[in-house]
Amino acid sequence: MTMGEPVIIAAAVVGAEARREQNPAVPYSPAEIAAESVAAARAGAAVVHLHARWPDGRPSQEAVHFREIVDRIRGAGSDVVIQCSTGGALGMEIEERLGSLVDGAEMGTLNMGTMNFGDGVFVNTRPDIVRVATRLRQRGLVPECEVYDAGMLDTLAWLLGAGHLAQPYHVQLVLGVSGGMTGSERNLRFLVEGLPEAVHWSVAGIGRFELPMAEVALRLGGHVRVGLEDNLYLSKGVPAPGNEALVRAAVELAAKAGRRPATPAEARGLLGIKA
Ligand code: KMH
Ligand code: ZN
Repeated sequence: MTMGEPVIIAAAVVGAEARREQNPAVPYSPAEIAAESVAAARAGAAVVHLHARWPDGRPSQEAVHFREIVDRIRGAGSDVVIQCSTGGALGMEIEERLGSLVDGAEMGTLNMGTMNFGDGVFVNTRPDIVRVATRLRQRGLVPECEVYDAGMLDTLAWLLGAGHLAQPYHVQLVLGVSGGMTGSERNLRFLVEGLPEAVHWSVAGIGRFELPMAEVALRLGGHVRVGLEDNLYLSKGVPAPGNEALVRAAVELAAKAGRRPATPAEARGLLGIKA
């Protein structure tokens, strides 16, 4: 990885938690989620990280919802890399969470451990992690390992050593979840130094950490995730009007760091995804 390498901007267009009451731009229906994905890709995102919702906004890991989102994104002519969440929402069983891995998905997330997540608990036992890793391999999907805390790098190393995970895989360092590591340059540098082998990595800063962590990642040669899943504001007190605005902010930070957004084809090359 070298400075100046194009930056893969991922857009996490809707998570499981944020609601329209907090920001009216949060998409719910497959059509809305697909439209936000296509707009984010036009603005410079090479990857979209997908969750789905029921019409009333409750989180869904139903294959039918993910299929419709994927079909609509491709139907709109977008070649953005499609990554589906296997994290789902707090309280979902692991098999329910795997409903998102539909045909057309290219990557899937692999959460690296159980942790407090705000006032709840995000359960990812070691058998759960192995089950998700196995399913991703069976379906030919590139895993994105979600790391929220330092000990999760040891789990990552264990998965590699035990043969449950192998290249190509990607690492997302998620900083700022209440219950995980906070968003600081010191924490990010510590995690990057502790990666078990040379691998592409990205940062998702949660809430107010989103854009500051993107700036640090760009400087350190990493990749970046932004979007309404992680953060609802463009700046303090200014709600983001949509995912596109957050992607544009990341593109501007990249330009300041002397980096340009990777195209989806370049991202596939960097991430080891077969076209
Ligand atoms: N919704 C969070 C509890 C992922 O997408 O893989 C977990 C999450 C992680 O969003
Ligand atoms: Zn997610």
